[in-house]
Amino acid sequence: MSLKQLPTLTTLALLLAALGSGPAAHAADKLCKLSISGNDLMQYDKKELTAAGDCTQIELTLTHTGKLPAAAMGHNWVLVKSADATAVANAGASAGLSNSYQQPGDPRVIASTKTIGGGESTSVTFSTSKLQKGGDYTYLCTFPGHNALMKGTFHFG
Ligand SMILES: [Cu+2]
Repeated sequence: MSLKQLPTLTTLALLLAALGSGPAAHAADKLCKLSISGNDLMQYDKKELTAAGDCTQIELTLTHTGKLPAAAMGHNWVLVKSADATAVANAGASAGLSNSYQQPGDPRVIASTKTIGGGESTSVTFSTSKLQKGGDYTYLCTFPGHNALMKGTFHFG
């Protein structure tokens, strides 16, 4: 680039920096972090999770505190409307480990992590734009049979 272009580019860079980090941008975005773990006894450590209504993004981290491999005792975290929980669990169970026990592209899934084994952790970040405040949401593990125990209530707002 020539020296003559520099002032213009500098001005542009300053403008972009101001737009991206101004007070308005900070007020609008709020990333909320949640965590949950699963163990070798086919249990989550939490029966409910809550995100405040002003969260625009949620980062959910799942940790498998057990030792068993994903093929034997894999866990994931799948967020759905409560009315969809059983159907999503059934579709996921037949999808296999290669699909993380989730039907590919399942439109009922609001957010989900991959399936992990003992000692691993994974996270997913998703927008709350698909959630309604006060809505009836459930999270579950879709490894075959696990949702009987591994299920909880998700509160937003
Ligand atoms: Cu599980």
